Parts: sequence; C-alpha cells; structure tokens
Amino acid sequence: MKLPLLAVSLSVALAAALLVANTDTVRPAYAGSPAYPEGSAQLSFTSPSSALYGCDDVDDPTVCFGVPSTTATLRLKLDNPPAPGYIGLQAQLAYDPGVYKPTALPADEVLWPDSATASRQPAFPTGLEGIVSVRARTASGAPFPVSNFAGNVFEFDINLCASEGTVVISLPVATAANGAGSFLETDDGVFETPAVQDTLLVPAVDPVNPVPVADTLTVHCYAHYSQTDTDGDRCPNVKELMGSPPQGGLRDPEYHWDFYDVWTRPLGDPTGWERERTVSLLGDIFGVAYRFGASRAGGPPSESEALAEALVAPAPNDTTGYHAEYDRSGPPGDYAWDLGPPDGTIDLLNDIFGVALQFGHDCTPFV
Ligand SMILES: [Ca+2]
Ligand SMILES: [Ca+2]
Ligand SMILES: [Ca+2]
Ligand SMILES: [Ca+2]
Repeated sequence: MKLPLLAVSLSVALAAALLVANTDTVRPAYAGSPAYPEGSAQLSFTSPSSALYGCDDVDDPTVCFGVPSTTATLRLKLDNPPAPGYIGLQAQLAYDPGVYKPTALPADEVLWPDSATASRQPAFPTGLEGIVSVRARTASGAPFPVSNFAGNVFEFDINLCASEGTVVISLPVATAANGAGSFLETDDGVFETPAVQDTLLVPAVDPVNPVPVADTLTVHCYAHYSQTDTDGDRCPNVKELMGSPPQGGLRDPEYHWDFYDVWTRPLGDPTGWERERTVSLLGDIFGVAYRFGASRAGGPPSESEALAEALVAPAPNDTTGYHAEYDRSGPPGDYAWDLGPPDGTIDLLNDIFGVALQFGHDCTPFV
C-alpha cells in the first residue's frame, strides 16, 4: 500500500499545479433575468440599495445577498412601455417573509417622473401583510397626460430577513382574480399586464395556485462573515452560495461532500486533528494520498453513516486507515471537483485526484 505513495504524491502535486489555473470559473446561472417576450412592457427589479450585496447583475438582478435584520431599498424599473404610452402604473410586491417599511405617503415610493397622484393597498399597511400594491397616475382626473417614460418607477424599503436563510420576493401581475397585481393603464381604459417571467406560489395572492409574476429576486440572508455551516463541510453557507469555486462557491449548503477539507494536523500539534476550511497540498491532498488503498470495514457506508463518521476526527495516530471524510465517489456533478458521497475505498481517480481538483479552495469567511 505504501509503495506507490511517492508516485501518487508526485502525480497529485503535478495535477494540483496544473489545475490551479483552471478553477476560476464563473457561475453559469449568474447571467441575469431570462429574456422577456419582444414588444411587452417589462417590470423588473433593478439596482437595489447597497444593503444587498453580491448581486449577479446589478441592473437586472436575480440573486443577491443580504445581511439579516437590515432594511434594503428595492427598486423596480419599467422597460419597453406600450407604444401609445400609458397613464397609470401599479406595482404589486410580494415579500413574505419580510417586514415592509412603508413611507409616510405612497407618492414617496414612486420614482416615475410623470406621476401626479399615488395610492396604496392596503391603505395603512402594518408591513406584515406580505404584499403591497402602489398605484400611480399622471393626473387625479381626466384628462390624463400620456407618459412614455421607461426607467426606474418605484422603490420599496423592506427588512428582508429576520434571520439567516433564503427569501424570494416577486412581482405578481394583475389577473382576473388578482386585480391588485402589477399592470399599466393606457388612455383607452385598457389594463396591460407586464410580461410574465414565471409562475410562483404567492400565498398572499392565492394560497393554492401558482400565480404569474413579472420578476423574482432571490435573496440569501447571510453576513459576509457568517459562520453558519448547515452541512458541516466547514464551508459557510454564504460562501457555498456565491459564484467563485476557489472562494467556496457554486456549492450546495446542504451537501457535505462538495468541499474536500479533510482532518489535518493543526500547526505544532502532532496528534490533534482539525478541518481548517482550506484545501492545501500538504494537509488535505497528501492527507488523502496517505490513506490511498484503505477500505472501510463493513463495506461502503450509507450516506448518513458516512456523514456521521466523517464528522468525527480520526484516532490521534491514524494517518493511513480508512476514514469517510477522505472518501468520495464518482462520477462528478456539474464540475469536475464536485464528487459524490463516500464509496468505501480511497482510490486515485475519485479521491486523490478529487481533492487535488479543489486545491486552493478557501472557505475562510470574508472579513
Ligand atoms: Ca457548508
Ligand atoms: Ca456543501
Ligand atoms: Ca484543510
Ligand atoms: Ca472513494
């Protein structure tokens, strides 16, 4: 078992060196909102306040990060208004969970420069309804001037997250059943709904059936420095959800096996074990290589057995035996470094090359 160790270590070092330049990929899903149908008015989220950070696309965000218990300003833009123009505009925002912070006057939430009058539904919100609509028109009565404005039209202050987690905010469009939804009003009395991007269950609109929405914004509520690590792989949730693999991103915060940080010796402690949140050559890659050829007594573990075993440090002097934290299986997921749960054997292709593919990946929280 030990004879091939030197060769293995050398191949690992070579593989790791070759792979360093290849790990800085960009999240494919971070490409902005899907295209809207040609010719339709589009109502969508845009340029939120700095209380939201790390948005995939500032002008057209689909995913952002937020700090719990912080109020953010969400802005809505209107693109591609109808050619004959419009005289009224209503936006409905579904924000459950979240705490909406209404301004004193509904007009204070309207950025549309041609607005002359504004109203809100509910008229006196507590901020806990989970839903709010604001309507603006170009005059309080006929004749109504026609607007062709395209750009930012509304903004809302919302405390999105009472605690760490993920929330989805959406813009339900007006339907026969949801007259309070988002729409444009033209001067011939026709209500035009903005282009529908998705359908979504919005309990405040319809607790049973998904409703059409013009846009959604997903907000992951974690501070940069949050240490919350739901799956125990030593990568904080916030880093697993972000876009850069070398910084821990493109991972699943509920999947333990996507971060290959194994038990290694703390500096100056020849018998202790730690997982220090980075994948290093001497600690992690050599640590797996030292266990090359080891197999689990009792055969391959179930994933829950593997997880229970992985979270317990090896015996103080056990550097060569089987241990589930050093074990993965193929084939890879969306990325070559993203492998399956333990298969009971530490081998070259899945395990030693697997950990080498994550060389340099760093889940130390941001400061
Ligand atoms: Ca984690
Ligand atoms: Ca994970
Ligand atoms: Ca490590
Ligand atoms: Ca394996």
